[in-house]
Amino acid sequence: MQMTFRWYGKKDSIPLSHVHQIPGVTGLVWSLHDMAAGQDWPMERIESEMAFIKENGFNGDVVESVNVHEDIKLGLPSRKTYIDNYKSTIEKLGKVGVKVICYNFMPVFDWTRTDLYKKLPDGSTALFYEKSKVESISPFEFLENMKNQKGLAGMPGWEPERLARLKELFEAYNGFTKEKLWENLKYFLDEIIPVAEKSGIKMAIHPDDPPWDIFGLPRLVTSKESIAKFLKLNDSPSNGLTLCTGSLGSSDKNDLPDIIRTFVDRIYFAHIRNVLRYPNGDFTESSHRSCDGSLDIVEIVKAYHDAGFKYYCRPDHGRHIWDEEQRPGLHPGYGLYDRGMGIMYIWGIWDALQKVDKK
Ligand SMILES: [Mn+2]
Repeated sequence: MQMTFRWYGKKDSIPLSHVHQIPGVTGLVWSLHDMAAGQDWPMERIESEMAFIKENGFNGDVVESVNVHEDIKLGLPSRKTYIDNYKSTIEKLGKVGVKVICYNFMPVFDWTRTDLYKKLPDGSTALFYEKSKVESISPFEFLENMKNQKGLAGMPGWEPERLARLKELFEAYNGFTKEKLWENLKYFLDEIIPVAEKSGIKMAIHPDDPPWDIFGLPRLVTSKESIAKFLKLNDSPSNGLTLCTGSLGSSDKNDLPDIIRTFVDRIYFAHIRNVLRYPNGDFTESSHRSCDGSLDIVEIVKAYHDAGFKYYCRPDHGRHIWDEEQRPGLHPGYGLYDRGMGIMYIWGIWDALQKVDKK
């Protein structure tokens, strides 16, 4: 297993010298965050970002994300241009040695929470989802509420150009079915996967977060059954998964160690984090430790270990601790300290399992 750390580019408020001091981190998970969905990434930008990552002693094998334009999800005639751009971007990323591209296929909203700084009993803050709130307000009210949250602007998934089109997008998705979205996803995969194969790249879809429909919009990658369906849409080994334990684990119906054991041959990127679910459907993100949340991270890491998992892993979101929410330019959920501790917890489990194996 290769450990990585998500990095928001040269503007990231966390110095790379600090990331180096987290044991065992060999790769930075990167993107060109200023590229709008559907844009063809310029080669010189890709090369200079990759060169910078390498000069700083990391690999840039994993890109998260190359965003999918809404017209592709909607299956509009204009999707052709955006799919061509996507293919061109895959080819260029292959040329600089990228191995895995993470992306998602969620309509309109990417990851969704109601509070980015919910206070936990230990005084730290974390991302929080209040189910009844999302169910009782309109997407427009939801967006107004989100706009006031510090640090959201510029977060992937909340790009201003996407949000400016919110009304128009909701009209376009009016009456849009889950079947239609599956169909458009298959069309997209059949177009891009052959290009990924030739470029030596594994495409790794990120599950929907949270794993259920919101604001009447269909969501696809939410469960063991839907992952099986997704992988069958295109059987190529280049059509794979980013297995995000926190996203799938927000639903108590998902047995994560079982899902990992079932699909591990097609998992190329492991997002490992814990969530604490409440009986009313709310959830908060918690420390990585098994006893702090609803997911058994020990069993999750064991499932990867027992399968001889060779691909990439990163701690996913962390809490904001040790006053880190004061860090200027902090991306909510992406502080240094709790992600660093998450990595050490994952390594602790991994190393213990390795040692037991040798006995
Ligand atoms: Mn994730």
